[in-house]
Amino acid sequence: MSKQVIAVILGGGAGTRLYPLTASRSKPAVPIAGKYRLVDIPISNCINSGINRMFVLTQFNSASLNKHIKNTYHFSIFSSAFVDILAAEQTPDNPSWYQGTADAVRQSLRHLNQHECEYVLILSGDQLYQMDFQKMLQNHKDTGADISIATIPVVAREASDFGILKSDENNLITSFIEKPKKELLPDWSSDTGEEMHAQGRDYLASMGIYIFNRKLLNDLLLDVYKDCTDFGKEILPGSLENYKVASYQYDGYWTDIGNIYSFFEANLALTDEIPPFNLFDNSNAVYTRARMLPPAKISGTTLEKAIISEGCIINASRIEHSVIGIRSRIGYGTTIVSSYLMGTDYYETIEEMTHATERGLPTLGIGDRCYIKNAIIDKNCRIGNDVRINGSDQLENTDHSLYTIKDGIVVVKKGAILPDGFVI
Ligand code: ADQ
Ligand code: ADP
Repeated sequence: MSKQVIAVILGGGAGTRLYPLTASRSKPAVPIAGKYRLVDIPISNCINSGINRMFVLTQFNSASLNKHIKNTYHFSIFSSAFVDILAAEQTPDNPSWYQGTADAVRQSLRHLNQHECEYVLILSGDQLYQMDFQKMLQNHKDTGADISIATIPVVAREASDFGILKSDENNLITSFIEKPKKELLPDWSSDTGEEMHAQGRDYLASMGIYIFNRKLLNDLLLDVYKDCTDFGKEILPGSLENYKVASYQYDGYWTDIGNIYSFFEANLALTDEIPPFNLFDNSNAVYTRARMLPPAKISGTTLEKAIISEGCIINASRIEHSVIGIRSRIGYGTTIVSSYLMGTDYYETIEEMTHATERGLPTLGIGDRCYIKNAIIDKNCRIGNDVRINGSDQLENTDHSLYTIKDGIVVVKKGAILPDGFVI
């Protein structure tokens, strides 16, 4: 398996859907679930599936992404394993950023082709799921497909956000449309099985996870579709006629986390009693940087459905339905509800805290007597005492220098300083 496949992880376009979390870091480096980063999900899925050669394609190569990959994925010098970041670079024959997913993969071919492999597995960098790619590869071989697309049944409300396809009785794809308009949907429903039909999941969506035979991928990107920039819009629909394209239907948990709302929901869903995404799985670990942090220290806090990461110092009154990231410090009398705090990159010493207070600067973390609801607090924020953040649908979408409001969720920007008594 490991010699047969190379994975290419699409780390994000010029898109701003996760803004402001991506204002100062590349998308794969966005922190999730208290201690991981987005890119850890596809990388862990690959490692757990026995695929250990990966390229991560990103528009810009942030220091945090580099550091994270370098400090996390150490492979033995005796193995061929690697995780390499390929950032869009200007070259004499290509003056611009990656123009789309296919263009990004095209530009990675000269690196990829230096390695031996029969198949290329293409993955999105902004999805939360645990999948055994080995099973998908087996299906690809069994059906003799040229291309395989992982698919999942979705409801009509979601169908317009995805590539929707239809397949025949042998699971070969007969038609594909990228993000169909609502009015076209009636023509695109499929027989997805009784259980899925009962849940209204009648549309077969592409998960944006593809296996290509390596030679074909080269032919398509460098010759047949050399001017096309996108898989979903151009190459996949165009390939159906001339190639065997198989659907590999997946029935586990899978969710897109590419925008603020879905990112927020997926993080908070981890606090469910039995979360759909299982971080507590012996055989499917999610890997991340081993930071050697102390255990969390908590005093006087009522915790209800909370995830508390390592290294936290918490004196809050109540934390409910929230994910608290590494090294978070939360003051006395504070209440946190339905929020994701990303934590901090370092601790302040007592002297630094005293010095900050003397200058009227809030200390790193969350102060005393705050109320924070429906918010994402990015790393290294200084939130003063008596600050009130109350995200809700009543708030209009706005972009302020310290925070952004999107779909009722308040996102406090990385390193923002909210003075005592600040209200959002
Ligand atoms: P989208 O996710 O909307 O749909 P796209 O914007 O092409 O499609 O992004 C796919 C992945 O590639 C994302 O992880 C994105 O961040 C990344 N990406 C986009 N442009 C990139 C670039 N220029 N360089 C590097 N990475 C880039 C796709 C498919 C649909 C399918 C959904 C499933 O097109 O058919 O249903 O994924 O989520
Ligand atoms: P992000 O999490 O936003 O992507 P980085 O990964 O770039 O940010 O930053 C994390 C690293 O930065 C940590 O390992 C930490 O050592 C270091 N760091 C950042 N700011 C400071 C600071 N003010 N003092 C000490 N270390 C810092």
